[in-house]
Amino acid sequence: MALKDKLFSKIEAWRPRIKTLLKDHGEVKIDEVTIEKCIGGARDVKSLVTDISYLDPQEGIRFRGMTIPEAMEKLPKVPGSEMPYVEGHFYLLLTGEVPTKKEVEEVAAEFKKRSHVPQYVYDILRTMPRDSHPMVMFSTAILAMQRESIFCRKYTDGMNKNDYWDPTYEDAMNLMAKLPPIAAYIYRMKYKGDTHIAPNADLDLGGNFAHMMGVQKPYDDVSRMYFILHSDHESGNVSAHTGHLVASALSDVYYSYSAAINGLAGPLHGLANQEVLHWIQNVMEKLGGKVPTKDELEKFLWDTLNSGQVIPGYGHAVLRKTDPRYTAQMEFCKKHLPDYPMFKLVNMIYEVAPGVLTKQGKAKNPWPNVDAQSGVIQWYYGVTDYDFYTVLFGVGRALGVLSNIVWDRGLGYALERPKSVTTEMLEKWAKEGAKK
Ligand code: HAX
Repeated sequence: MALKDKLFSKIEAWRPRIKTLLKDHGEVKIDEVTIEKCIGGARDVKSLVTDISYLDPQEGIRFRGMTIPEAMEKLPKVPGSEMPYVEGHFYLLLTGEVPTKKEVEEVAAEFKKRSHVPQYVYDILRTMPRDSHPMVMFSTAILAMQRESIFCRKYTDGMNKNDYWDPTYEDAMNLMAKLPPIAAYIYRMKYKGDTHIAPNADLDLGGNFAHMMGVQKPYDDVSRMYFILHSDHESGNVSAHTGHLVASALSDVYYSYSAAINGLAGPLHGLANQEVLHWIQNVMEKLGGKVPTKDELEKFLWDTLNSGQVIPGYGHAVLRKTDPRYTAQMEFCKKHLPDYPMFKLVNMIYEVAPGVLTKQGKAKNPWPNVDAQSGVIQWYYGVTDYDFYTVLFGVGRALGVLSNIVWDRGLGYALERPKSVTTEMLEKWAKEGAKK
């Protein structure tokens, strides 16, 4: 069964569950909101639903119930490669099922059919100042394509609510297929003398991305691994939540994912991967290019904290252990670049930073997140322009955000509209001991 048919059968089977929950159990309490949560960014407040992935604070992410090692093992592999097809992971996120090889090939063929990027997108990118951040270019390119939205056209023509998921799926597939060539174009325009490499129709999404970037094997596997690891982290993180929020107004995926990219570009979120490299480079520069000793590193970590800055790549709003996405990349490094000095330095930071953060006593989670390890791999394979790293995250994150938006439309999830209160109200309730 083709992906779209399978998806529709799943959505149809799921719809009554949501109806029953709302109709028969809508009053059941699942959480409470305290003043701390109200001021503190709604941390941990259970107010979003997704079945695409779940983040356990101790264990880390599960994609459709599967841990990272399980997904990596079960998803069909690209022939001759260590890593699975990104297309297969997208199938898993959308349907909850591991695809067969034939099903993966169908998705790969669909992406190829849809991957042509309109010339006006490149024209717009070319008119932008060349020193614009690549995330600004990426977001602009996505937004510029809004005129292609099938959802928008069908909505304007008049469409039944039950059918929203269908053009949203079409838009999601079209956008997903175009993100790798756009990302590679930005990279080569900005950092490779504006020379470009045509796509190779024989390659899968990850392989083709590496080819268009102009980076040799095993960068194809690096790309597959990156896109899969960064794909989804349930719905409350800034990029996923922004995508969901904007889409809840029935804005199409171009509006929604461009907005999600803008959230991902924040240094407390996806941009942390470039910040990690920036921090490492600073440390090495200050020592005349040499790798620091543990004592020197500890001093740099304290200097960072004492100057009121965060240690990038460490801490997390939900996780309370080492991020399994960090571990997966560390395993890759151990296999492919065990003696690389920067990898050794990243390992040394892993030995020292949690102790320093624990001693400082502020961060609830002193362990590394995905961003602590990702830049070093890029650097090793020659992608040293670290302001590009968040774009790579953005290509991967689309797999999860777009899957979620398709399901949001399939299940008719509501316009998101939490309630604000004033400081005065909080003070009144604080005095009274509870909201009366
Ligand atoms: N370095 C220094 N201080 C840190 C810290 C870190 N790595 N992590 C947390 N803290 C501080 C917070 O700034 C906060 O300080 P204040 O009380 O002065 O405001 C305090 O510890 C409590 O924070 P928390 O509850 O542990 O963490 P939050 O949920 O508020 O924030 C962050 C989570 C990820 C934003 C935070 O850990 C951080 O700033 N980390 C560094 C940036 C980073 O790596 N971001 C990427 C996260 C993963 C991700 O989304 N990738 O895309």
